[in-house]
Amino acid sequence: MHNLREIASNFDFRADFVHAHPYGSGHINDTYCAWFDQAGQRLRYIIQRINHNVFKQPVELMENVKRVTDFSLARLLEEGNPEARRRTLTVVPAHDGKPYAIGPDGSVWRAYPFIERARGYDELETNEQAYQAARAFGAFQNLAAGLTGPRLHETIPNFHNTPKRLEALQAAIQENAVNRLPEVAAEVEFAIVRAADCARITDLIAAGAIPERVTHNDTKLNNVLLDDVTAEGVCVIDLDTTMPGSALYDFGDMVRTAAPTTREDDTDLSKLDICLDRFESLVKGYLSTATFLNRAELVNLAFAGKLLTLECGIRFLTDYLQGDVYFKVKHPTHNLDRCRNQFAYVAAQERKMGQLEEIVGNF
Ligand code: ADP
Ligand code: GN1
Ligand code: MG
Repeated sequence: MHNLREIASNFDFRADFVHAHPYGSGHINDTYCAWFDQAGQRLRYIIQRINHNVFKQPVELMENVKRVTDFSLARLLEEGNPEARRRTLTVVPAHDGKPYAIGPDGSVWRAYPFIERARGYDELETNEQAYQAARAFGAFQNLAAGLTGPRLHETIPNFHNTPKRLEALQAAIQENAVNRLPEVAAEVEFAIVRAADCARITDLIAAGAIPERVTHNDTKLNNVLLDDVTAEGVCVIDLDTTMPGSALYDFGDMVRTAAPTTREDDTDLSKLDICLDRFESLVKGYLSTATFLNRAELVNLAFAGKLLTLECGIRFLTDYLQGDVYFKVKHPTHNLDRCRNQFAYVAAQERKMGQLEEIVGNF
């Protein structure tokens, strides 16, 4: 456990630290909810340690986050949005004015005001929530399209380059670092026979048919906070991978996380399916704000769900073979459970691909 009081003392909170506790279910950063006293009023903030094993250049990452959040706030204020500071993350500066602070062990930390009266979901409850989440991510892409200035830093190069993810799996198979290969023959086979699928979007990008856009790249459902009362998408969070990418990666990851009938790590695969109503709500919500898509993007929306699920399964499998060095795990087979779940969900999408494409075609 880090000394959060000490970390917090680096930031310009203008309030007294009370206590902090670990928060959320993200797989990457160390996230804390920290309570402060400001003239007798209790306020909370999110304080996060950036995972520098995953993000090798945290300072550049924070440069991206600062640019995107400043731009977003400026737009909201221009529009006269009465809740501007609840509709975007805003970075709390450190005492030296930087958007981050360095902890005693050299780690990079940051702080955001806590977005109140809203939450992220690991699992959806209603179609309306799917609609609202997708609408918010589409609006985020729309906003990001207006960003001027230099290209954002690539915080993780080739993040959604699925052929490269498959190559990384093959390297992990060769290395078999922790001798888990014998357990995963079926999963390895499942991935390898889909090599052509892995290359479909990257080939279209290389051919110029699919444009580079500024995208979020981690649009899992719990990275958008929905209003507790209205379910409206209040704030898109987890901006660590906001960088050049394809709109299809964002839509695909929404399908991966918002349309399955189980959680990402559920081991009861008998009830795993894609929920067509949820998928339809995602398409409707996303297309209500992502109004800029070209033909090649539109015709690949349904495929993108399958691709991002396959890619994520490949990543979980690779991490399992490497000994759980990337994703946070709660038990030794967690990554394997996640991989099996994702691959079963790929198979479910393959079975229903005709229906999924028909739903997209109706819009
Ligand atoms: P990770 O990269 O580990 O997923 P996130 O930035 O997504 O880290 O944060 C983890 C969780 O913390 C989120 O899923 C969300 O529940 C919560 N969270 C993050 N930022 C905020 C915020 N500003 N207000 C409220 N909750 C937040
Ligand atoms: C990670 O950080 P989090 O939990 O929102 C991962 C995503 C994966 C996801 C799988 C930077 O997302 O790419 O799709 O886990 N983020 C990073 O649940 O690798
Ligand atoms: Mg997250």
